[in-house]
Amino acid sequence: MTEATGGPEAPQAERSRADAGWAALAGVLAGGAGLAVAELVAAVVAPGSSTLFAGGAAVIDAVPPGLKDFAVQWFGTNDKAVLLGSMGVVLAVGAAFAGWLQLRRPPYGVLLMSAVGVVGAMVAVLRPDATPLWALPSIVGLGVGVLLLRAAVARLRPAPGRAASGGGATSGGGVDRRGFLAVSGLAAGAAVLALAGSRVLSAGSTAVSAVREKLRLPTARTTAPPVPAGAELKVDGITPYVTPNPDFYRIDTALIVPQVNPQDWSLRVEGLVDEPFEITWDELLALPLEEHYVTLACVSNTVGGDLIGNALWLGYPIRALLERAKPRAGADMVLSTSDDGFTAGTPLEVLQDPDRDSLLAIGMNGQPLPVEHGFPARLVVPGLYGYVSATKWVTSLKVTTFDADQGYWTPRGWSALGPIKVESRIDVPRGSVSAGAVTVAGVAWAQHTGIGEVQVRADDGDWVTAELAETVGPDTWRQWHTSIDLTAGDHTLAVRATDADGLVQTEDEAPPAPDGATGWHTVNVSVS
Ligand SMILES: Nc1nc2c(c(=O)[nH]1)N[C@H]1C(S)=C(S)[C@@H](COP(=O)(O)O)O[C@H]1N2
Ligand SMILES: [Mo]
Repeated sequence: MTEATGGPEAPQAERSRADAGWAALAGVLAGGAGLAVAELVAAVVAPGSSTLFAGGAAVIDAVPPGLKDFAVQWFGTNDKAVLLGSMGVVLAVGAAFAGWLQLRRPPYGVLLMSAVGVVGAMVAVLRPDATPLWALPSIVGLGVGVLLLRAAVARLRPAPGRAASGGGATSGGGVDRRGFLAVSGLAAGAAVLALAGSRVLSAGSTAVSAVREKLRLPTARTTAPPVPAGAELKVDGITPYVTPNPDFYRIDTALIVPQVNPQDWSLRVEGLVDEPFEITWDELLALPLEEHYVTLACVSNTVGGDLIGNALWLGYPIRALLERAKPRAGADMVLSTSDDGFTAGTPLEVLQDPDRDSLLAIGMNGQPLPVEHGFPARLVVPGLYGYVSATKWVTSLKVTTFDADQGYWTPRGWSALGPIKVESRIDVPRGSVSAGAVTVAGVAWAQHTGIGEVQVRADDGDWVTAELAETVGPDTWRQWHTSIDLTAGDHTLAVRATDADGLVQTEDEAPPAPDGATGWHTVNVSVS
């Protein structure tokens, strides 16, 4: 064993600087082992209960109201990897500091790491879907971290029995360097083993996907009209009319996809109702189910963006569930809550509308809902952005008022009401084309009202009315195409839609917050 730095002959100041570095490293290793052990325990308790994930979920929920840009970023891009990465950096710096502190001012380093464990446990227990057991991962994990940190750093401090033994291979002025390396190595090994163990255990807990794989959903009592052949234009590069499940956009606040077993699932309908009730999975499957094509859109979608998709949903009308519960006079909102605590506030009137096919959905394009799209049950409401209507992993519907309750995003800078705005997107051409007649095509949507017209123009030229593809109905988007003559050079194509009521898509540009982006989608093409 060679002394890397700070040997017996090294000057005191240099040695102590080197020891501070070693102590910081020990902090990182001990903290890493602690978090890894927390992951391991969480793999047994519940995936969301680990220090890292419970902490991350709390950070997401804590996005301060008014900090709109931040909220937009979260809402739109949902950049969970960035969150976990920055948390990792912050925790590593904190752990290094704890190591240094433990060397210089014991026991404050150990106290700091313990505090992180206690805060982690508290944050986990306060998660909406938590049980008291959720404290365990942070307590056990950071407990292990604290023991390792204490043991490692103690060996960097001169002990009376070892003091100044006089230049042996392991002595650095009374410091047990070999012991320190052994404890640090133990911490590193524990981190790797615990992490590997948690991977193995959570791979075994894909029980819910396995249940989903084996599930056979009942056929619909009321089937959707078939997609007309003319709904799907034969244009290369156009968005398909029905979005395949693997391509369907995903937006939610869940750092870990909630794992809800249908046999443990139920939906409560409660609040301002005369007859609250609870319905189980088997009861739901026995009801007459319906199928409807509905295009779901995210309020965070920017003009020309792709946070939108169309699917065939199988489910039971929310309207019928409300009829059974008998809402009281004065109620005007339904607050739906998911297994992981997300909520959406939907106008009661919309959900009771006999002409609107709002569903408690269990099927998506002929399959049980994919786990990340809300398995086993979610809401789908034609014409409303997802954040005010499309609660995934839904477990309760509370009839209430907009005065008394708010959905998750409302106090975070988003409008309480979220009707989808009329929009259109150019899918082709993108990039460069040859001069002459150029095919321009895309999709347009105004859910529940329907699209009446789509127009395209090049530069400041005249608007050209596009040909609309057929559609199942007003609740889905619609493909469109036309041909425009373009000369060599650079051109800008623009599209605007008009809904079936005659409302023209506005040219005024607005950002997604607070209630949906507006403006015309344009694409630049170079023609040769
Ligand atoms: N439980 C839960 N449901 C949720 C959300 C969420 O964060 N959590 N996000 C909503 C938003 S903002 C949208 S746009 C839709 C997206 O549904 P998808 O991921 O199936 O496309 O889900 C909605 N339902
Ligand atoms: Mo959304």
